[in-house]
Amino acid sequence: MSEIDTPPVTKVRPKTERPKLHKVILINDDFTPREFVTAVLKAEFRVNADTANQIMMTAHRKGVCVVAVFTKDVAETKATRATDAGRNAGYPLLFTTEPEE
Ligand code: TYC
Repeated sequence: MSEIDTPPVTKVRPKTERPKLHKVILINDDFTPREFVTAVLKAEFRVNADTANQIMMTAHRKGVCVVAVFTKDVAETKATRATDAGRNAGYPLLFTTEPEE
């Protein structure tokens, strides 16, 4: 009996570009009260009290802490809003963003 060779099956995998995520980074300073930092983290980044405290203390001890990652637009909007909340209260609180590798 003759066997019929079938060609190798090649799967087409369309390349879809995933948007690069951007980190929101909290920067330590000597003036903003700890409770104010945690309040901003809870309000703007929707984290609970425990997580807010951990993020704040990491920035306090190490100088910086990654808060979360978002698409570029969302990261920049949240960083600006959180920084403005500090400025409006007279504090030098600073959130920055940078693209993930
Ligand atoms: N270092 C501040 C203090 O001792 C608290 C603080 C923590 C400020 C983290 C900013 O990103 C920050 N009052």
